[in-house]
Amino acid sequence: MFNKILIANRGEIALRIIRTCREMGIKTVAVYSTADRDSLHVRFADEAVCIGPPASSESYLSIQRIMAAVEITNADAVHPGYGFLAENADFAEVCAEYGIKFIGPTPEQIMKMGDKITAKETMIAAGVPVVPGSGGLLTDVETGLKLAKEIGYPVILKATAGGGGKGMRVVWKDEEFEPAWNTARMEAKASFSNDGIYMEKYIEEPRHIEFQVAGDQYGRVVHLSERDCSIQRRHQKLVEECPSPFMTDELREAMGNAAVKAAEAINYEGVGTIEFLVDKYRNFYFMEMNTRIQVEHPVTEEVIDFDLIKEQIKIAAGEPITGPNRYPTMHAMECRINAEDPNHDFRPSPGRITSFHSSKGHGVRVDTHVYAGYTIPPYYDSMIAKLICRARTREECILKMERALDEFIIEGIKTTVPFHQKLMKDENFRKGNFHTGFLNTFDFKDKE
Ligand code: MV4
Repeated sequence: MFNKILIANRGEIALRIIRTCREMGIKTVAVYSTADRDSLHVRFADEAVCIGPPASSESYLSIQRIMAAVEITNADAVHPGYGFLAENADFAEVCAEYGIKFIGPTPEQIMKMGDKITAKETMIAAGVPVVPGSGGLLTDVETGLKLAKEIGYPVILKATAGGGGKGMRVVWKDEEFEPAWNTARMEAKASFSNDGIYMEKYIEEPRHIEFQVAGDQYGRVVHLSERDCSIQRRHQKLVEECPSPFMTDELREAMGNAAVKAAEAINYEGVGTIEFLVDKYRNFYFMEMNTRIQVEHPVTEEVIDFDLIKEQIKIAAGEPITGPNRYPTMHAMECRINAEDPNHDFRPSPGRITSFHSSKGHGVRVDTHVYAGYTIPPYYDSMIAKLICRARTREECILKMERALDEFIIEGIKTTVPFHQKLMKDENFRKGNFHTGFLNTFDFKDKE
């Protein structure tokens, strides 16, 4: 087992990783930018190293500065958390060169899933269902137009280097094709320095249902059931839950098997997520694989009573996976509390938290790095807490969530708490009657 883990991240996930390390008797090193001097991850780690100014490019995204912190603290492993360098194959490679264990998949596995066309080809070869489409890269407008007619409108153009919605364009008819093609290419070039574009049939009003998987260094893969992440706005998830209200025992079996096949296809080492689109007929299609721990991992931890960070560390240390696929026996839901103003287009609301009281009580978990008096810096993402509730049924879980949202006090900044309070009361949400376009028509603003 590792002696000392350096956590190449900040905020709640850095704290989350430190907690498990302490329980496992592993020493921890925090790294921080000058904007994060007063962060709890700095306080709770055994050691902390300042790695640079506020800009991520000169701190949390600097491979050089992080490796310097690894060297001076003599850490033997690095946990990347999510975001920043978590899916950066170069970073995983540099760690390997230094003889430091990167807690996650191999550089090859990260690269294979990072290129969406390669990922799709891998899935087709493994027998995992994918959305019908161009197969490879589109070379020019003419072939694109011809293919769109064959596939049938609507179609969607996606960047092969993309993911998470950037560089995507939906096309409904011939006339829209060329402008969509041009903007998709430009966006892809600007965001990823790679203007490779592919095409798929556009699935209307899909649900986003993802499966948690774990694979060890000996080729064994299990799934840990699903999370429904359909409640999103502009590709930012706001609520996740398990079980999915759309799930049946049959569908879980079929999707779970596909998720295991997907991870087995690349001999996946670590915990990861297979994202699927699910249409109204319960057809499901592989969308992407995330080769990291995700923000919403506590939903799974709560329904199967399992520490996913501990599993990551054990897998990285070469321990075999124990136990079978795991199924939910409870219901869990996570609301992301962001420092944003839901009345003004969710614009960021950084600043000093003057008063803070976390929800508590049976079945309530809050993962956060903030406290009364803490100042949220403007440089990083706006998530300040995750409120996770667990109960026997979805109905009880929503009632508990409403209670927990009501007692959450955060003053000094705007937060998404009022948005969640309205969502929990929505009739369609309560019925589980929603898809990824739900928030486009949901009225969550306060009356003037
Ligand atoms: C799609 C789709 C419909 N049809 N692909 C959005 C992010 C990226 N991971 C892929 N995305 C989508 N791909 C086909 N063929 C609809 C979306 C999509 C979406 C997916 C999941 C969650 C929210 C979404 C919001 C808009 C579009």
